[in-house]
Amino acid sequence: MIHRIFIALFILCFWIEESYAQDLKKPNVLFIAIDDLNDWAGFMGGHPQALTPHMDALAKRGRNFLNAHCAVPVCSASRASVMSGVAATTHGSYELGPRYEQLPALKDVPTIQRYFKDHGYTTLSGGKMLHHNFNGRLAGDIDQSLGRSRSPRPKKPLSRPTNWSGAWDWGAYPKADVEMADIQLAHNTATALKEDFDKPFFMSVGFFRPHVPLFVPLKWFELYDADKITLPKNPKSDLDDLAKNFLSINDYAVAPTHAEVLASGKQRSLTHAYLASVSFVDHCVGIVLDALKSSSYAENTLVVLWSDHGFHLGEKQHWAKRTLWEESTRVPLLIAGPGIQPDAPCKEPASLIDLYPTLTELCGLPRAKHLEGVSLVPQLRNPKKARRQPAITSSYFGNHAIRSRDWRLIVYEDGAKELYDHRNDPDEFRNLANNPVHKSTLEKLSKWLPKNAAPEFKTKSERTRVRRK
Ligand SMILES: [Ca+2]
Ligand SMILES: [Ca+2]
Repeated sequence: MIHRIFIALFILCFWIEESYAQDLKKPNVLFIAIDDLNDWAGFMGGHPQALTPHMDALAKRGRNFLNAHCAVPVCSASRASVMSGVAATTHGSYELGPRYEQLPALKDVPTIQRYFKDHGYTTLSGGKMLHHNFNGRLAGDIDQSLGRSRSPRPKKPLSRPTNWSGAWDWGAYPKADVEMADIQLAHNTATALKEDFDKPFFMSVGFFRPHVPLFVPLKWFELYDADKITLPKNPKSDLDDLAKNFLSINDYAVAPTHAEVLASGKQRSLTHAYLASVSFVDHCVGIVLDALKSSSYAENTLVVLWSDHGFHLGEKQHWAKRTLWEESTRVPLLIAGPGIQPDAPCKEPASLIDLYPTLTELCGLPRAKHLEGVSLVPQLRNPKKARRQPAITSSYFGNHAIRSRDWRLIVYEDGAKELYDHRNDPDEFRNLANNPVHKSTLEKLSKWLPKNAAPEFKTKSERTRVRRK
């Protein structure tokens, strides 16, 4: 009898040691989010002068998804989709609104951080990952905080016209990088990468720039000559072939209208500040990537870099986000690390809700049942591998964009449609929705439109706010 117990114990010890060793072999994940970064980065080619050497280097050593899109083109709902792996049409948040933990549809859905934690990972998070902190029932999702501080703001407006929202200001401020929250976060992350973890880690790092206000120290402005900055192409007649719909979307937001930006005479200066902020955040990413490179985790860490949505700087005569056009929905998405061979950029569609199933697959975790995205592992193996599913983006209830490899279809709640052929119209100037030649393409894409979209969920205080409007 004692003999048998001894053998059983021996097997148990061996098994524990073996599974522990396997856990140690599991790759770590460094999950980097950037707030409001559009395609103005070298590796995306969205602006010919954007200087982003660190992100460009990451793109070269991994997979650059050039046709990746957010689920909702606004912070909180996009991030709730990334962290849950659930589409907006299921969780019901289509605008800047409820926190993750307030959405009834996500009541039993673990954040990707919680899922990794429950499967043997140590979780760390800092900066802006969810729109708010991991609050309420999410508080235990993160084992170790990397901090979430705020950058200082000047006491008086620096550049904005006085009748604009306070958030829409920009300029060279503060004096030194070290005062910036993003730099502090980058250094905290670098310090954490020197720690000796006894389990694999899932480290979430969320940078704030280039979200407005666009304040960064002077040296980042000095990278660009304001007078020589290329402004986006913007034909005056571009909107003539569109139904009204989102043309008045600024009415809902604090961003200035294109007419206001032009009237202020500050378009160039504002564009300069966005580019300066992009280069600044690239530097922050560089601090983190350099720290990873010189750490003991360099060889066994997957690096994922993404932005929560795009950003207009005048394209389609719009500023900021919330539209269903390319400039709002398209995001940088880079994945690099063990097992991912550098290769050509991937032009197949990808959605940010694909990150959850992609990372669980890459790390050998079981696929969670609630996930609605599609793993990107086939495109990590071969960037040319065709994919059936388009990327779907929703903005405000009832409006959806379907983005395939070559096309974008937008259908608004009132039935108005737009169709763009990205093979020869990357700026989406020519709406082909009413062109009979493209009827079958339009019908094919329409099959992907969400059929039973969840009604928009609003918290009690949001409902009250709407009534008072
Ligand atoms: Ca954002
Ligand atoms: Ca047009």
